[in-house]
Formats: sequence, C-alpha cells, structure tokens
Amino acid sequence: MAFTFQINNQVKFNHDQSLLNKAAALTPKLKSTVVKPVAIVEPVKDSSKLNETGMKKTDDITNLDKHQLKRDDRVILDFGNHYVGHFKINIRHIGSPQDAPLALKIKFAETPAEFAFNSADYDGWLSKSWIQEETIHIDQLPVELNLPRRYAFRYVELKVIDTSPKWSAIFSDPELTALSSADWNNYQPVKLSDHELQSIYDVSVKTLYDCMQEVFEDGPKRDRRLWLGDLHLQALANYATFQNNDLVKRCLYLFGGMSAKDGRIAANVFTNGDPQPDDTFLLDYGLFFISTLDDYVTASNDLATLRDLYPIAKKQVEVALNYVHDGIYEPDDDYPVFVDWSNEFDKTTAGQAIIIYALKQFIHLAQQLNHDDDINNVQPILDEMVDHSINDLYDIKHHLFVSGSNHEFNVASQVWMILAGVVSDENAKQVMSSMKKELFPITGIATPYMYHHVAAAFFKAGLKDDGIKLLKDYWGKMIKLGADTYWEAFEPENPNYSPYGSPIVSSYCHAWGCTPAFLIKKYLLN
Ligand code: RAM
Repeated sequence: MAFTFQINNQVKFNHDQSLLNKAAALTPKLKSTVVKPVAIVEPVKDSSKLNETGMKKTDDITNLDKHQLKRDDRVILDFGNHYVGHFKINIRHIGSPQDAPLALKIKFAETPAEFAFNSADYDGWLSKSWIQEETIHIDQLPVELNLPRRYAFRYVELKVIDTSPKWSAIFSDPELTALSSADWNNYQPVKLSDHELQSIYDVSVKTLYDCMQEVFEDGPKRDRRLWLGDLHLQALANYATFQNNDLVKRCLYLFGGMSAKDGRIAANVFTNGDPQPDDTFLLDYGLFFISTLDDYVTASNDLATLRDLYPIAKKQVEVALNYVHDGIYEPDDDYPVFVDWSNEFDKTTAGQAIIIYALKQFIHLAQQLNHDDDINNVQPILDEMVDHSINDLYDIKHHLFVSGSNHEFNVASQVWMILAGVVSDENAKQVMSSMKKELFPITGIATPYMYHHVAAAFFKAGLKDDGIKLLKDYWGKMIKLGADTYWEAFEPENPNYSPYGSPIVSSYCHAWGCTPAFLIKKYLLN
C-alpha cells in the first residue's frame, strides 16, 4: 500500500491571470464559531475503539482552574466534537514569583488514538512537521496565549514540561474559534428512520463542513490542499448539503488557471499565499476536472464558467487520449492512473473505464456549447473504447471484467466499468453480484475514496441493499471505532492500519470520506 511522491520540478506551468483572478474573487469569507471545551479527559484502554484507545472524563471543565500543574503534569481538554480552527487559553501562575519560564507542550489530536503514540518515535516517510504539537516557553505570566497556527482537533493536551519548584501553572478560559466556509443556514437536515444511516449521514456532513475552508481541502490537519480527486467527490456532497457552488467554481478556476505547459492539470494545488500547482500528475485526477466541471454545470447552469474552462477540459481529453490506441488504454508511468493508493492490483481496466466515464461527460459539456467538431472527434474514440471493453475485457463466463496481461479480476475494474455505464442495467447487476461473490470481502483497500466508488456502483446497478450494507460496514464501522469525522485511511480487516506507521500524521477528517450524504440523498431519499 503506497502512494509515491512524484518529483517533476522541471515542469513549467501556465498562469492564466484572468482565470486566477476569478478564483481570487471567489475566495470565501470564513465563518467563525466560538467553541468551549466540555470536559477534562484522560485516554483509557478500550478495545472497541481505534488503536484500543478511548477517552474517559476525569473532571468537569468548570474545575480547570483548580488544577495546579507542575513538571510533567498534564490536562487534556475535550471540545466534544471535531473542529478546525484557532486555539487560545489564559495561563497564570500560583505560588512564589515566576523565577523561571513556563515550558509547555501543547498537542492537538483529532482522535484518542493519537495519544497512544509518542511523536518522538515517529519515523515514517511523511513529514514530521505535520504533527500537531508545539513546545513553547513563556517568560512572563499571566498571558493570554493565542496560537497563530490553525489546527484540526477535538482534544488539546496541555503538558507542563516545567515550571519551577516554587510555583505552578493554572489554565483557564480555553477557547477555540472554529472555521469553515460552509454555512449551516444553507443546510437542510434530513430525517432517516434508520438510526445508523442517520449517524453515517451526519458524520459525513461534518466531515465535509470541516474540510470546506478557502478551498475544499483534502484534510484540514494534513495535507491542507486542494486535490482534484477529492474535489470531485466533495463537490457532489456539497450539492447535496451546503450548496456552496461558488466554492466549487473557485476550485475549478484554480486548477484551470495553472495547467502545465503540456496541458496537463496538476493533481493538486497549494493555496496558502499565492496559488501554486504541485508537480504531481495523475491521469484520472486530470480527467476529473471534466467530471467536476460537468457536475458543477448541471448543479448551477453556469454556462459562462463552462465557456471559460471548456478549453482546459478539452485539453485533458487530448492529453489522456495520447495513452489510448485503437480503443485500448495503455498505462504509462509518466502519467500514472491513481484509482487507489494500493498498488497491489492492475489498474489498466479501471483506467480504461475512467477515461470512458470522463469522455461521456466531456461530450455532455461539448453539447451544451454546440461544439459539434469536438463531439465528432471524440465520439468514435469513445465507441471504440466501449467496444474494446465489452469485446476484449469482459469475461462472459464469470460476468467480470479482466485487467492487465494476467487477466486479473479486481474490484476497481468492475466498479469503474459500472460507473462508466459500459454495460446495460441488467448486466451491471450481474457484474456487481459476481464481484460480490468472487471478490468480497474486499481486502487491501484502505481508502474511503475507493470504497465510495464501490458503494456508488452498487447503487447505480440497483443493488440498494448491498450499497446500504457497505455504508454500514465501512463508514458505520469507523463511527463504532469512535470517528467524529471520516478518516483518510481505514482498512476494515485491519482497523488500526495507518499508511504512515503512526496515527499522529494520519488525517482523521478527510475529504474523500465525506460522500455518504451524497449517496444517501441520491439513491435512498429521491
Ligand atoms: C493523499 C491525500 C489526498 C489524495 C492523494 C492521492 O496524499 O490523502 O487526499 O487525493 O493522496
């Protein structure tokens, strides 16, 4: 299981200032909410929770200023739910005059699981700098300590490294200013008779809310940036909930304004300060620019934006079709297809299906602008790709699509062929049923991203009960393990799995987990 860094720092990018100005003009004003902690807590061993760690209340929050803390003492504040924002607290001292600085370590955690690990032991491949911990020295108390950085957290540990033998530190008035560009006033709660589905729905909305900042971030703890694959799903969940269509539009302009000189769109962009594209390229993420634009135009009817961004969408088709010959997608490491973090399965057929999926949406866009030439160019290639998929990749005996030279059966191929609408509705049911029979339970897949596509394919194929079961077995299981928001990685057969070897750099509020609201609304409430 791995996602490998790409280093392509020789790639040159376009900066289309008129598109980037439109993105800038759409920068949302973040809404802030003041939140106070609800309890003082301590981690406890709890085998029913993630990493066998739960939390138990040890004191009322109103007693916080009765705690006199000295060397190695700590308190952990519980804010009652996951939030994204800024933290402040008052600190004074009691006893003799302050004859030494207060040295304090502050740790922000999204889950209790993060307390089971010591940051000093982390040696994973992802930067340690993501660890949400600060060590600070305060020479003069009292102080109102306002930390400048934004954190994603539910728990805050205040650990006194040292005071002096002559005095203790006292903490009071902790407060968090939570931020989001989503607006609860635009949100219509849904009532579901199934309580489990209700929580699955609500947690997905909270996940989306916390990821909606100045862009749709992938994870407000980490990586705090805009990824196209994540945006594609967040935008769908947004139409079903907060309907902040301008935020989707802003993100589309950001990607559109910074394509590479060869036309490819970066898989993600950084938006702290002047926007900058990352030098990472994924063929499917590039194509999801088309998908996200098509979904956006369907939701908003905004043809002016379509006109602005159509050339960029068209370019993604041209670039992707460099890897298609005679209707056959030929994978190339120069422009890899992501599909999922796992590299344990062959991605050729899934890649073929994703191209088909995106070409159909491109044609839909072209129709709206009457670009008949483009339709006439693309349609025959699309037909060829569909023919190849049905004639050469579909195994009639097993009712499954094969992938790669070993004719491997894997989940991603079936799911994407169904989502791409390559087979009839009746056949889709057959494929998904065979997939369930032959390839379930899923193993080795750790992303809600891939699980989303599996659930979506069940629903699309009309296998509603299987879709619901997957929602409960996957997202429901995260809730049982203690999730307030959905995680970046979760492997049900190995619940404590972390792609980085330690939960302290994992993101526990991650965009691509936010889709149950979309799936439930689209397939169960309409
Ligand atoms: C990780 C992030 C992100 C995802 C990429 C491919 O870095 O989790 O959300 O889109 O992988």
